Amino acid sequence: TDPDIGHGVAVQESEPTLKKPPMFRVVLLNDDYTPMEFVVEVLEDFFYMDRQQATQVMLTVHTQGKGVCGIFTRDIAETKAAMVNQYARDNGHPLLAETEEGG
Ligand code: TYC
Repeated sequence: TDPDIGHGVAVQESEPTLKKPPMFRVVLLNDDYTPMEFVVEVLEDFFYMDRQQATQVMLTVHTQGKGVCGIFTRDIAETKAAMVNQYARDNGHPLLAETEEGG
């Protein structure tokens, strides 16, 4: 029998609130060629960091191999990564941004 009907009672079957969307990290990968100053400017311009934050994240990427630039919904994360990669390519640098699920 269907438990939702026939008893004169409407059962609330789904969550009453909207679920939080899955979040995606934009990560920057280290390479041997992109100038540190260019990376800092990318972090300032695309992720609204101040110079101190941007320098810290750049140095984390430089020493650890990768670092998180920001956490966004999927569309925003993928758009930002694509914009960084296009901008780096336009300026002749191999800098690479990727997205990974998880917040
Ligand atoms: N490793 C680069 C250098 O020594 C600097 C760098 C930092 C490059 C962060 C990429 O995502 C990066 N010039």
